[in-house]
Amino acid sequence: NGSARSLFASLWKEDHPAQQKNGACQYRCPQPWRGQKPCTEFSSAHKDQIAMSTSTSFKVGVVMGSKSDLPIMQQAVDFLERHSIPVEVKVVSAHRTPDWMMEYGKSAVERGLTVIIAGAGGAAHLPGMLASLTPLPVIGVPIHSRNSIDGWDSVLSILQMPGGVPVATVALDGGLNAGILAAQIIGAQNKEVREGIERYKKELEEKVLKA
Ligand code: RP5
Repeated sequence: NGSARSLFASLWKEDHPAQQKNGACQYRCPQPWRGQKPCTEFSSAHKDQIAMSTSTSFKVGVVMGSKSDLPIMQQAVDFLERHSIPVEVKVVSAHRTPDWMMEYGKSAVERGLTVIIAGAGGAAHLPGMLASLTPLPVIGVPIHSRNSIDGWDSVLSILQMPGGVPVATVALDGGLNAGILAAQIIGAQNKEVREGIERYKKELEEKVLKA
């Protein structure tokens, strides 16, 4: 099947530039090519799978203004890890480590991040500042921290971004939803992650019906 071969070759060029060097595809293809099989075995089915599932390399950056935010942010980390999504967790403070925040935001793409989840409380500038520094989607988690008056300060600092610099803001202390949303963004391009979300939704439904 010569035409499938040449179509595959062109898809491979687009999706696997780095892997062409050693002549073997390291792409984690869906069944039956999952793993490290070289791309000498392929079919039009494989080609379709590759076209649909272009994103196998992803990582979520989870950052927070203080270690005291961790109990909330851990909910996102737990959800992502349960769905086999790599996570990088860091404390980055917009006000107390501004240089580190700039470096983190500017280098996010080259460090392989796909989505950033940023949590902060009170005058919560971290998510918005990161959104200004990176083209990646930023999900903001307002935290009812000890320096927050009643949570509204955290919510509004993250939510009320100027036009052009969005932050996808979840509910106060909504670490879990931030993790789910990040997984859904990745799942739009990755079948395995998407199927994991589908199973999670099914579990939610079953819990409600059983109650
Ligand atoms: C914010 O101030 C942090 O994100 C945290 O929510 C809050 C309190 O920080 P700590 O005083 O606990 O370090 O910048």
